[in-house]
Amino acid sequence: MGYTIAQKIIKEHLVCGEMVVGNDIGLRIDQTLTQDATGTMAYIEYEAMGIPRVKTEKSVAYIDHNTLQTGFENADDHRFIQSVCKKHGIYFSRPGNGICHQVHLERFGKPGKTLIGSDSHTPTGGGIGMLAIGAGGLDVAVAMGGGAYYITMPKMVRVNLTGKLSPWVSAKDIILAVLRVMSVKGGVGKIVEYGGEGVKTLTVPERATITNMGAELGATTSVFPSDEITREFLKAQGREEDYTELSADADAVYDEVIEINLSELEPLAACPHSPDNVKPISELEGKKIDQVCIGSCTNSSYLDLMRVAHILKGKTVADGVSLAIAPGSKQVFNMLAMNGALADMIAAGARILESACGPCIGMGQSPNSKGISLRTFNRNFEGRSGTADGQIYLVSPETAAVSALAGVFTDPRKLGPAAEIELPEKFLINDNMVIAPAPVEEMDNVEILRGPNIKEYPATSPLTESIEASCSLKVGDNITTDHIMPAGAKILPLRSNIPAISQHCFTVCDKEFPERAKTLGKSIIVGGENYGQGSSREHAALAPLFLGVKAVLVKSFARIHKSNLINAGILPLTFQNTADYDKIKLGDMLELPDVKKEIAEGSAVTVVNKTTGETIVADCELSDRTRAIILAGGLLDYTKENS
Ligand code: MIC
Ligand code: SF4
Repeated sequence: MGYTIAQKIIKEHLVCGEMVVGNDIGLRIDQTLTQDATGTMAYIEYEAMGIPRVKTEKSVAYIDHNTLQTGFENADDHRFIQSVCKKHGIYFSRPGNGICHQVHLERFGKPGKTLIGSDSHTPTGGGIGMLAIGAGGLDVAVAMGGGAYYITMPKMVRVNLTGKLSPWVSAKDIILAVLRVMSVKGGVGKIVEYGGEGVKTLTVPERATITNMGAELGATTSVFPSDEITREFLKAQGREEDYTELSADADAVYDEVIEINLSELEPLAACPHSPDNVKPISELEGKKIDQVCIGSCTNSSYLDLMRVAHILKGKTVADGVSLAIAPGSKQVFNMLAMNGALADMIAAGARILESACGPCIGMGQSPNSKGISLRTFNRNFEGRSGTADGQIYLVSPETAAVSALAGVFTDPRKLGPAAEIELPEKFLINDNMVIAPAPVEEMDNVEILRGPNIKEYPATSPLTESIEASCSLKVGDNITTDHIMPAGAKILPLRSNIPAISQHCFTVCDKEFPERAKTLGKSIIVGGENYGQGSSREHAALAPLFLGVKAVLVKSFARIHKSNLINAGILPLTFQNTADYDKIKLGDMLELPDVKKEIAEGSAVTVVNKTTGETIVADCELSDRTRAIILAGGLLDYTKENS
């Protein structure tokens, strides 16, 4: 039996476990990336492990999220990360150099390699044939120290692309079409692989748009083959030597196959407030809009922005519409500046932002009250834009640009024949904003620069024999990490200060939660399906840990958040019978009388609702390794015990 692309890479990197779906497997990690909003914590954790030099082939730290710098906090974090990088052997991408995923694809990604990143959109690297996976900061810290990265061996899904996109229909419309079929939880426990004749019609940046937004499917990752198009891209980036061919065997077996005929696709939009709430633009046409934002790690490549500039050239943004554009990297920005495309954008009235995440994470450019905002981003969760009642639609750069001019939702196919825009034969290569680490012999002289906002990792403790705690919060299905630990300009500066950031935990759902949880001392959260979807931020586990949350009992979990809970030593429990969800109310006193023994034995966990007298059975799906982590009180304690 042949192998899929992902199975080939996994096989090459397997350090333990068997490649059987559902088994825990450990992977050797070649490359890591961090960004600044998760990076400070990841490097605090790395320091706690006491390993002098990273053991990966390449580790890169990017500064791209917290670039608003409304106080000293972010700048202090940047300085801290830069000093850690210099000392411990990590490359440092300075603020201004661009969004981690875009820059990593351009300058560092290599087909056939493994990459983990403390950001859920790390699968962008799948566009170049990497096995690139989003993880919690602590998992990335462990991988930098040479430890394996553990995942559950996923199922394989093949998305078979046939045909060719029509003019003005683009890669964003492909991934929105996949989301329409699979939904935001359809990818959990799966790797999505693209194949078929249609693959050959897509450039690397277009493939990367698709693998990037595969995160919204809940998938472990997504991957494209590495072929002649990949070689051309790497060659244009001056690194043809990084190319290797990679494709699925003809007799590879997939658990699921999805057919997408590119010729039949039309421009699409993900409507508020979920990336899988997909409708054709033709159904929305004529609806008035207030704002357009173009950029983010999904759609800010040279190709994307050249198409946007072409549409805007010689026109003016409609009155009543604010258009913001953030190029994805310094490379893209510089090339647009040199070839005049930037001038076309400025002349049309676009508000040009620095190369960073910016509005995607609520760092500025929040829309007006109830404002309708078209964004080329990947997430439109409620409140994420910074405006609680903002109405965010996710669209392609082409739809965004043409709608910005018209002031209403507009189908870009109205533009007529396609624009002749191709990838350059040579990108502008200038890595002057990437700082190499100090040589080993000088590392002892490097001082770590710590600001006053940088606080320690919260206290943890081993699992106790029993737990008695009240339900401090009850939430519904599809709770995102933006609900659990909101981001945005006011809260992001607190990412390295868990006591302070925990005051904002779950406030989107319930303003009283942090105070209530603190007063209770110990508590349990109850939730529905796909709990913790979205980002990789481990703060969504560390803030509850700080507030005394001992267990989270839900119908099902999203992958990265579940492993962040385990890493923090919080019990991830699922209802054996999902109807039992109705048997717990906010404030009920719950008892897990025999929890330590049950976890150690791998049996079901008994939950007694002492308020109603009812008994509920919960599962705690753990591997031998994650069981040991939970018993130890989290991954840091486990790593210390086992090193
Ligand atoms: C996001 O898009 O939600 C983020 C901000 O990039 C997060 C990481 C974070 O919260 O710092 C992610 O996707 O993992
Ligand atoms: Fe940054 Fe947005 Fe991409 Fe997250 S999704 S890495 S915030 S651009």
